[in-house]
Amino acid sequence: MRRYVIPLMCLCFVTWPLFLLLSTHTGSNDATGLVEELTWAVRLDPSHGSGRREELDALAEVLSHAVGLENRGVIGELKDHYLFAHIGHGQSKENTRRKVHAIFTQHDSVRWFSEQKLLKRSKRSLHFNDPKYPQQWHLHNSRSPGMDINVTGVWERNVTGRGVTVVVVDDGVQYTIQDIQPNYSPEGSYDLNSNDPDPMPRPDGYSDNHHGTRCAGEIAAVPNNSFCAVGVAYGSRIAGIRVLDGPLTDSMEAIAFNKHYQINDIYSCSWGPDDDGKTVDGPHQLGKAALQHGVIAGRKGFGSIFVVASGNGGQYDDNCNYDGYANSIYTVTIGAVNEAGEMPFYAEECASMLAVTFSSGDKQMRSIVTSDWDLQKGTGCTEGHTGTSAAAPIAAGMVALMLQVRPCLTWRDVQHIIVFTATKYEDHQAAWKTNGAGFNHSHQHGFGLLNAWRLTNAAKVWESVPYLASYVSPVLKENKNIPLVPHVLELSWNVTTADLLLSGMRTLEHVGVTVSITHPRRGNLQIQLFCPSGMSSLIGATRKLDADPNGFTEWTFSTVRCWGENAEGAYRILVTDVGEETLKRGVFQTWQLTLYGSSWTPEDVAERRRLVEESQGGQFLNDNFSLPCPPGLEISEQDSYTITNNTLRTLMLLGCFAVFWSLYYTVELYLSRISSSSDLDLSCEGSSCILSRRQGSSGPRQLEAGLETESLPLCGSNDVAVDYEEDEDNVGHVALYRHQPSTTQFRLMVENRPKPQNNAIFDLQDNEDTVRHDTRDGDTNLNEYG
Ligand SMILES: *[C@@H]1O[C@H](CO)[C@@H](O)[C@H](O)[C@H]1NC(C)=O
Ligand SMILES: *[C@@H]1O[C@H](CO)[C@@H](O)[C@H](O)[C@H]1NC(C)=O
Ligand SMILES: *[C@@H]1O[C@H](CO)[C@@H](O)[C@H](O)[C@H]1NC(C)=O
Ligand SMILES: *[C@@H]1O[C@H](CO)[C@@H](O)[C@H](O)[C@H]1NC(C)=O
Ligand SMILES: *[C@@H]1O[C@H](CO)[C@@H](O)[C@H](O)[C@H]1NC(C)=O
Ligand SMILES: *[C@@H]1O[C@H](CO)[C@@H](O)[C@H](O)[C@H]1NC(C)=O
Ligand SMILES: *[C@@H]1O[C@H](CO)[C@@H](O)[C@H](O)[C@H]1NC(C)=O
Ligand SMILES: [Ca+2]
Ligand SMILES: [Ca+2]
Ligand SMILES: [Ca+2]
Ligand SMILES: [Ca+2]
Repeated sequence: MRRYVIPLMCLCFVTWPLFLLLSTHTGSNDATGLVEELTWAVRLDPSHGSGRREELDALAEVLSHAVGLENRGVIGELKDHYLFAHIGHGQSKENTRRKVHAIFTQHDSVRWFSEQKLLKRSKRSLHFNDPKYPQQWHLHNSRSPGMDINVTGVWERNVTGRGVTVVVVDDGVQYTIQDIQPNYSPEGSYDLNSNDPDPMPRPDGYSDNHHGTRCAGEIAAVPNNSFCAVGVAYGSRIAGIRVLDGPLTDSMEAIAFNKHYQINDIYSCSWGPDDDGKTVDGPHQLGKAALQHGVIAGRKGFGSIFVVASGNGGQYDDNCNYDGYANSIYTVTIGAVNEAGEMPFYAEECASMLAVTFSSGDKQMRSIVTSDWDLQKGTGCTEGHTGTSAAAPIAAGMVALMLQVRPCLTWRDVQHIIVFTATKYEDHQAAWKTNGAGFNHSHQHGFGLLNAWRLTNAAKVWESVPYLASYVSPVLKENKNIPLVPHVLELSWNVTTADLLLSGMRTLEHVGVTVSITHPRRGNLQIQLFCPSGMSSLIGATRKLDADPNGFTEWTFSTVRCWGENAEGAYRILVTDVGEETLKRGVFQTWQLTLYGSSWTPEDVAERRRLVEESQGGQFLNDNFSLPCPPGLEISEQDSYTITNNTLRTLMLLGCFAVFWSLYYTVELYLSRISSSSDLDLSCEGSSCILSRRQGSSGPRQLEAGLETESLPLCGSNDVAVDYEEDEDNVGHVALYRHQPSTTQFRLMVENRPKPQNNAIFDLQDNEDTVRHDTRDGDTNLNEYG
């Protein structure tokens, strides 16, 4: 019964005009003349007393009486959350507000409270006059019911991505076409190919630079303008970064990933390394640093959301675990399914796939209807957008809807919500496996289909996950031969309670495995990872076309399949060789395990799953119910490229800190030993801090010296030179991790540089792969670091 308190209340206010007629004489100072009931949502400390429900109920009762409010009980299924209503007639609203504020602010057991604003709602059904809207089956599918993103109900609740900016990192965006222009954000846009702020695509020989415009239309095409189509998040702003129309370098990619990152919330990237079934490549060191920097500092510190397509190499047996963008923990990796929910011929599988959404299939299947450029052969509208290129922007649009209802979701919250809400469905190609936390995953479909309704409802009640905890094993040197199938090389590493104590990690998010292997034919290798629960991930799939003789050099595979599971226990990898006996045996040299997760216990995960399911009725989306959101940080937007400088600055700070620390200890040690006749002077001069001893004073000065060391000024970053080693294959950088605006965590991360390769855009036209290559210079200038 209690569960419907809010929806019922809302019903009352839907009928408020009637109410108005009847109550014009109430004499309220309310401008509308309507007597509004004051209500507060109050969250009590769940650890109060023994934490039992009855005790919290009793506490709620006592608290409500103390401030003269009526306790209306638990809000829906949000345990610890109570609704208090003002019933007294004596006190004025302002007095009540003041009193409530004074008492709740001071009370230890009140986690937070907020006065509930009343939402005026009028239900409207959507009749768009856009001529192609009826053909946009991915938005509303009448031919195959259920095979759409279930977004119309979200729009009806006035959730359209308002206040959110999505940027399409691609070959430009023609922002002048009718369906883009009103939503275009010039502030978020840039052209890295020509180095100007205008991302207008260039008409090319093949009428091919329409790709970015098509992706932009899927996200934010303007509705009800009698033109073409409607975007998933048509209330959002859409920007373009033109970067794929010409040679692409690591530094350009890095700039793109952080461009205007306080304006752009979501980066939609429908491109990646070559999908030829023999490439192993990903972002190089600057691109990696930029992704990392983006999740730390982007979007006021909540983290930029990077949505990447899983790739179109299906027909070449390609696998997205060999794609560093898909593997990255910072990206939301999205695959495609056709209108029937099946895996299309071009789709790739991998253990790091988070979820899938719709795109084209083979000839009988409909493609994605979206905007197009109107240059050259374009008409401003197309029915033929295809490939995983078309899937990623749909996902980016759905994330925009989530960020509207809860702007302070962190980059990890977004991934969590996808894991918690994606839906499993039967498909003959997908091999689903239930993991230790109860989540279903398949290498083909990730955690399942994205569903805009489920995503936004969950986002609305989602409180941030605890800060990111990580564990890195030592580099495990094996140097063992890899046997031919059916024999396997089995390796294992135990992660103990003590190992996890430092970070506080209890449950997993991503699991990464970095391997170095020599092998005469890389595509013959198969690598499986088993988490402690027994959940398996095929991280290294065999690839027929991959004849590369160099094996893997510190390649990091990742899996999301152990999401939510207990982190502690034995991790095993099984390696085998499916090739012929005539080839030389490969050697498994080293590996290293990296776990990412949080302090959530398995019970916390289960509890959150329950909450997410309970929120699916729409009662919170409907209401003006809102959880408090921290404001985020003011992070200035710098025009110039700052990754290298930031990195350097952090390095210097850390270096300075280390110098300071060791000095402090030296001094402490020294002070505890020296005779009373000495004195200390610490000064920073030039590039080094000098510790000198002054002779001659005695007695009281000793104390002074001790004080001096404590108030030692931190060396200015310009005053300390930090020696940092860089070698050919291994470029280290230090990053300041900040995953929630309130939490700061330092971590040293050494990333390796993969071999230079080519880049391709995922674009399938008429179901043929017309993959276009963009050469990028692999020879990155390491000097940019220094
Ligand atoms: C609902 O909340 C939004 C923002 O949280 C606010 O702008 C709006 O005025 C509220 N609506 C009503 C009817 O109070
Ligand atoms: C679209 O525009 C028509 C008038 O052209 C209007 O009747 C209709 O309500 C509009 N639909 C929406 C969803 O705004
Ligand atoms: C789709 O959205 C509607 C609300 O518009 C909701 O009632 C329904 O349960 C959703 N379906 C799924 C499968 O999530
Ligand atoms: C939707 O939100 C916009 C912006 O806040 C507001 O102007 C409009 O009235 C809302 N529409 C409904 C039906 O609530
Ligand atoms: C996972 O699949 C199992 C078996 O089909 C099903 O019982 C369970 O509800 C699924 N879990 C989720 C979270 O969908
Ligand atoms: C891990 O622990 C198991 C028993 O708990 C033990 O048999 C095994 O040798 C350990 N493995 C390693 C690599 O330490
Ligand atoms: C780093 O900062 C300096 C000034 O502090 C500036 O001159 C230089 O251009 C910056 N380098 C980069 C790559 O932005
Ligand atoms: Ca330009
Ligand atoms: Ca339109
Ligand atoms: Ca690929
Ligand atoms: Ca990823």
